[in-house]
Amino acid sequence: MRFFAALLCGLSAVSAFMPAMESTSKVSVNYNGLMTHGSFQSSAAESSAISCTQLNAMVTDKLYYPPEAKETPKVFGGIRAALKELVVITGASSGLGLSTTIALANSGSYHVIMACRDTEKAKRVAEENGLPKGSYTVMKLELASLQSVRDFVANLKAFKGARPLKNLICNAAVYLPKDPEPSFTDDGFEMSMGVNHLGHFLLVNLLLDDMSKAKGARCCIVGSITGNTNTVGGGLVYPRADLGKLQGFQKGMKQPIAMADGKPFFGAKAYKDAKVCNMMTVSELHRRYHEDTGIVFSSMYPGCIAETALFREKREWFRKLFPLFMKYVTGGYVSEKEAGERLAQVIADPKCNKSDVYWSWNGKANTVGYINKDGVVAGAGGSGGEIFENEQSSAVQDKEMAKTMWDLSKKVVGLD
Ligand code: NDP
Ligand code: PMR
Repeated sequence: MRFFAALLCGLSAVSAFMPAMESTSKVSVNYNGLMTHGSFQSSAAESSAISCTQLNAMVTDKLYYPPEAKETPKVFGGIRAALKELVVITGASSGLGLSTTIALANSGSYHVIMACRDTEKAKRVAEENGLPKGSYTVMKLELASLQSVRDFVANLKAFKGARPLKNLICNAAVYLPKDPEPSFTDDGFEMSMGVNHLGHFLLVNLLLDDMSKAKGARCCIVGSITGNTNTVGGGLVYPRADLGKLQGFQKGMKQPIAMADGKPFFGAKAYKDAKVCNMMTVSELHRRYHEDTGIVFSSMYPGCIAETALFREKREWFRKLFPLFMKYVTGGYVSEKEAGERLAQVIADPKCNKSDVYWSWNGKANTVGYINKDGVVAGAGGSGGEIFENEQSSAVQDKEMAKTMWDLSKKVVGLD
């Protein structure tokens, strides 16, 4: 294998210009795929920049084996590339992150970096769900520690070599509605804001430069209907998301400060506030970096995936009734599998190659999802339907607030 890699290294400059060739050799098929299908950027400049050592590592790494010839499930209309694109998914060990991992890994077109706090669990669920060998790698990422975020980025860079990261999905989250007192991350941030927003904020910022080297890079931060006050779920159901004047951030957002608005801890609200920050971060990323880097930044609402572990703190009766309520009353229910296919679509569908969009689905709904300035839009997120560009609440769209939130987030995670 290493011999082939060395041989191929010598031929790299030539073959970068050649069309893909059929070959009986697994390695040369890999290599042709590698250089001609563009996942490892196929420009002459980039290909000649690959060192023999890197190529060796790439070819010997199962990651770069071409997908087996078998027909793989079509995730969203059958997009299938000859070479796997790298995608990092945070919180890939459960719920939406896991189902998105399954959708992308089984498509045959992606190699998923499962960025998880519990690596043993991630390995176990990957095996339990029969993820194809070579379609994923588990890596440690504890979002409640800024050092762990930095370590993850260093490990990722070492793992992937010169090949830029093409896709990043910030999905992990905690919801702590039952905690009477706040808990804090290693760096002293309230847990929901620290994990859901600040950890991801640092992660994206540390990966921007690398992603800007990939053609057609995409970064999606998962948002939610409940962070948008122009909705039934987020506007009528108490508590409402509200960052106030960011008094908590202004004061450093560290223990004992627990809330963005500087008020006393309120777990259910902290989650929604963090979702607002997630969605605002996407718009700020777009405004600051889209034009220069070409990276497509988006957010999305996957529908109400009422059976995930997100609701682990809720009482038994709630966890039993909530899916039924969402299915039969609001109509906002979506299965983990379908939600995963939706998030996979945002990364892979050519239709989603537009930046600064908050994607939602117009599926089955018994009640109204969103209320926009033109009246009512049914986007409760229930099963089925079409993807559409949704409208966020005016609070989420507040540019001045988003800029302040961005500047203060930078400061508190030590990027200033
Ligand atoms: P889950 O609890 O099933 O998944 C959350 C994931 O985040 C898990 O893999 C969890 O790891 C991981 N995670 C939690 N804390 C950390 C941490 N400190 N460091 C690293 N990873 C961590 O929830 P969902 O799948 O429901 O949620 C996924 C996303 O979808 C979230 O962003 C949520 O806000 C969003 N969402 C969910 C909706 C729903 O109805 N469920 C609706 C709208 C949006 P572990 O496996 O170890 O617990
Ligand atoms: Mg909510 C169309 C109406 C709708 C939708 C789409 C959701 C989504 N919810 C709706 C309505 C209602 N919910 C109504 C009328 C009620 C009062 C009975 C209600 C209650 C409720 C609770 C107690 N809903 C909840 C909770 C939670 O604990 C969940 C939450 O807020 O977690 C942060 C939740 C949710 N409702 C949703 C969605 C998607 C959630 C899940 C969480 C999320 O945003 O990630």
